[in-house]
Amino acid sequence: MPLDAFARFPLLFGPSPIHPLERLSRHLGGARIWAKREDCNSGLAFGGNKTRKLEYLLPDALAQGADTLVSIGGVQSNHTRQVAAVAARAGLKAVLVQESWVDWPDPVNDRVGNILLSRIMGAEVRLVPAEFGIGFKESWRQALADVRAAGGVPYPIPAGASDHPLGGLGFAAWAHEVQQQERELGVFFDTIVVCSVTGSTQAGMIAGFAGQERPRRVLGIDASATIDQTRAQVEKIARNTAGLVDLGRELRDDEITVLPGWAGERYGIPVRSTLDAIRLAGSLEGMIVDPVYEGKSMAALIDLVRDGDIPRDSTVLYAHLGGQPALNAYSALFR
Ligand code: 5PA
Repeated sequence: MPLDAFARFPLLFGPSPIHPLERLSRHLGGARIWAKREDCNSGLAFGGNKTRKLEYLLPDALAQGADTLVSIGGVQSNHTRQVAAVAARAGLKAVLVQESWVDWPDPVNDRVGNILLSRIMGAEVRLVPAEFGIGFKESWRQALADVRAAGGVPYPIPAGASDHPLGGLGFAAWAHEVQQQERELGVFFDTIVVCSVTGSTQAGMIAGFAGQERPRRVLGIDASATIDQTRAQVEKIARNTAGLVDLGRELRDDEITVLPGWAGERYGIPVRSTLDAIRLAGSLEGMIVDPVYEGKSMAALIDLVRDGDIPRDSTVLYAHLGGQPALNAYSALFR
């Protein structure tokens, strides 16, 4: 059915802001670079891309009579923090499995930033030792079973709200929002740069843009150094979402682009280009990006523009997906 026929629980302020990054554009000597800001899309605990996805999952949870949202991520997961915020907003409980996805030595990693915010919002936070993985985990199944055993009705939300039938809808709607804002601003973004890990952000965008007349490039930037897995997940969710919103045609392979090269060796560990990108965006624009996700996609944007892979006459939209609270666990890098 068409996208606007799906139930949506409004959680955002409205369309997220779009603005030009003039000093960064000038510094790189070309391409007109703009940002669309999911980090200030709502009043819910600093927002982010998951808040937008959850607008479409929450009505399903409520329709099923759920009383507890159950989800999973790393210790500094932005996603689980947004699940906690959305649960609070909807009057539900939240159980969050926080796995040790990142072997990061910061002594307050499990106390500050995202996890601190989740605790403030009343979520039950479970610290579980386990490696990075975006699939369905045993710890998550256990949390669901525990909620049921205690007489609750859990609503399962997978990592990043991605591998869920409705996971791509939020960013399919983002694509329509962009088109609307383009009309108002009198611009056309021929290239979108977006960070990909669990995949439904980029996948939703691809499905949404595919229904528009004017083609554009959606460049996904792998941030977990698992390029084949990231690409497979983006492809699966993009095709599922395209079907769900009645795109009326199959997505072509050339509509699905995920680029390796900026993740470094591991999920959650910034590399030199990440730190340079964080400093550049901060010092030129006052725009803060994080060391796990947005710093990596910003590093990609900088290189792609500098090397001319994104041409000088291009108009680029950098999807800022949030994530700044995790910076609190990375203070040693900026002393
Ligand atoms: C995340 C994800 P997708 O997972 O939809 O591909 O989005 C990647 C992404 N930017 C990009 C930020 C700030 C993000 O938080 N975060 C996850 C989390 O647990 O926080 C799902 C991994």
